[in-house]
Order: sequence, then C-alpha cells, then structure tokens
Amino acid sequence: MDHQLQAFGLNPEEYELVKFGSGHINHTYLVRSLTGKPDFILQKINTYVFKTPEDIDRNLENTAEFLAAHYPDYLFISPVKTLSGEGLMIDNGEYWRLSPFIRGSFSINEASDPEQSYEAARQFGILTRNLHGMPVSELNPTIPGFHDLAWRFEQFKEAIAHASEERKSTAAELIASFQGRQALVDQYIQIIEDKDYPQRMIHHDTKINNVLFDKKTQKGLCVCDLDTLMPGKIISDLGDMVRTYVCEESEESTAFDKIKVREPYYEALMKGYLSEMKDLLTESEKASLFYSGQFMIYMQGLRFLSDYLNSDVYYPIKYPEHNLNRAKNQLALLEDLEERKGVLEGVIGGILGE
Ligand code: ADP
Ligand code: GN1
Ligand code: MG
Repeated sequence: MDHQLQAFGLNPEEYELVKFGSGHINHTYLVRSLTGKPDFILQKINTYVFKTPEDIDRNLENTAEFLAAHYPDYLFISPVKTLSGEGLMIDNGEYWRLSPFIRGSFSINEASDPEQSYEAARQFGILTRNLHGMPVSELNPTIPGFHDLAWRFEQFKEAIAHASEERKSTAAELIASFQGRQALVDQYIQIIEDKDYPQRMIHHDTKINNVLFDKKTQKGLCVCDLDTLMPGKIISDLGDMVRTYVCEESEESTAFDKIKVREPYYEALMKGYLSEMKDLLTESEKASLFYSGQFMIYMQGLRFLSDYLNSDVYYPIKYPEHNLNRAKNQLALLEDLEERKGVLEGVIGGILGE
C-alpha cells in the first residue's frame, strides 16, 4: 500500500503495515514506524456499507472544528490530510483514511471488570456532552436509516419474503420470536414522535473495542471508529453498551445458556454514561434508559437474522449458520435483560436520584 502512504506524505520504506483490530466493517492496518516516528492507523472504508464516504469526512471535519473551538483539550481523532489537503485518499474507487495512532493506548474486546464498563461508557458520555449545542443541520447521515428500528423491521419482513425455503424453515422459531416482539418497534416510533426527545450527536457503535484505554492508568482515553458519528438518539449509544458490556459472552458465543446480564456491569455503564449526561437529559430520555438495551439488542438480532435470511451479504461469516447463531445469541440476551427489568430499573432510578 505504498501508494496510499505516499499520498499522505509518508515514505513507505520507513513503515511496516500490520493488520489490526477485529471490526466487521472496515479494513484496518497499523502503520508502524521503523524509525521511531509516530505510528498511524490506515483504513480502507467499506463502501458497500458507507455509500458516500465524503459524508463521513465532512461530519468529522465539522465536529473537529466545533470541538477545537469549544473543547480544545478534548482528544478527538481527526483524520490526517493528504498532501493535497483532503481527508480521504481515493484510489481506483477505494477510499482510504489515515489517523494518528494514539500513543500508549490499547483496546479490549470484552469488559472483564465493571470499572472498564464505567470508563468506556463515560467516554461516550463525554463525546455527546461535548457536542451538545453543535449545529447539526448540515450533517448528513453516513448510513441512512442506520438505527431506524421501524425501517430495520421492514427490512426483516422483506428478508423473510425473499429468503430461500431452507433458510426460512431453519430459522422459523427465531423468526417467530422476533416477530412476537414488535411492540419494541412501536415504542421506538413513540420516541421518534416525541418532541421532548432531542437529536444529539451520537457515536452509534459503542462497542468496547471502540474505546481507547490508557496503558498507564487503565482509564478511558478517548473513542475511535467515528464513521457513524451523526445525529441520533441516546438509546443508540446507551443501548449498544448494554448489548456489548454486560454479558460475559460476546455476540459470537453459542454458549446460549451463559448469555446473562451481569448486573454490576450494567450499573457501572449506566453510572459512567450518566456521570456525564445526567444533567442534560430530558424527562423523556430519562424514561427510555431501560428501553435502550431492549432497543439495541432487538435491532442487532433483527439485523443478524435478516442477514442470515439474505444469505449473508453484510456481516462476514466463518460458518454457514453464523448469522443465525448471532441472532439466537441476541435473543437470549434480550430475554435475560427483560427478566431482570424490575431490578435494573431500580438501579437506574437509584443513579438518577443520587
Ligand atoms: P472497524 O470499523 O473495522 O471496527 P476501527 O476504527 O474500530 O475499525 O478500528 C479497529 C481497531 O483499531 C479499534 O478497535 C482500535 O483498537 C484500533 N484503533 C483504531 N483507531 C485507532 C487510533 N487512532 N489509535 C489507536 N488505535 C486505534
Ligand atoms: C458493525 O464496525 P463494527 O464491527 O464496530 C456494525 C454495527 C454492529 C456491529 C455488530 C457500520 O460494527 O452496527 O453493531 O458490527 N457497523 C455497521 O458487531 O454496520
Ligand atoms: Mg470498531
């Protein structure tokens, strides 16, 4: 990838490229300096998912400008410009982006201590809090309808209509379970129609490996993976944290009987997020905090199941029923979360009342 490095003014002979991270969407490389200079992260943007990468670039540029003016000390990963001053390098229809590698940072794929859950959630809270008041009318969605649950449900129905008989019959029980929870879609529509429920700048992919931690202090440093930073609702960010921090098993696990909510992790993430966001929240937002977990787990399950029915066009798979199992995993998590509703709402009430 010499060509790409040169476009950003780097001499390819002074760097080695190492495949990096475990995301589903982009191709990520660590650009490691062989001469002791700073390292970088080079990414090829997935244009099947992001149809207009220019929108990502513009959103990040506007956001960086706002933060530089209002929170100059906030660590925000802005892309490096090419020699010709662009945020993206375009090569044969491929879009490449370079970012500074944050020195002394590391990321994790699973939370193994509630403290990590707290730290990560706090970082996403800081991001949205710092972006409070940013004018968002000029920003474009980088994936239209990304967390629109009503649209995802329509996509699910379409996937069922077009699926092969074989896949439909293998997934029959699961399809029925997801159809049976349509009330969650109605709850989402109420939120969208609620005038007391604001649009905010939301990260939209708050998995724990999108947080960088400080190697020295083990505290949260900043967030990365900013492609889906765009206006949205807080249930997206908070819900994806519930989805991915509270269970000992990841979304890849097929140990379905071990898919359980770890209450201390749930409490820690709520505390971390609300330590930054509590004072900004409207009453409608406060009333949706438990729902956020249901919303995101259900939507992710629908997306995995739809992809299975569509013969796996979106999420990379390692074996034929991979997406089916991911959807089963999400349903198990949703069921366990719902069983604990009373207790978890008590936890939220305690934090809001503190
Ligand atoms: P994907 O969209 O494929 O998930 P990410 O942007 O999340 O790609 O990058 C993958 C991983 O690379 C992250 O989980 C994080 O560990 C690491 N990473 C990304 N950007 C940086 C950065 N600027 N500095 C340090 N590590 C980074
Ligand atoms: C994708 O890029 P990555 O792996 O962080 C997906 C998320 C899903 C997640 C499920 C743009 O995120 O929405 O929640 O996989 N990102 C996109 O693991 O679709
Ligand atoms: Mg990522």
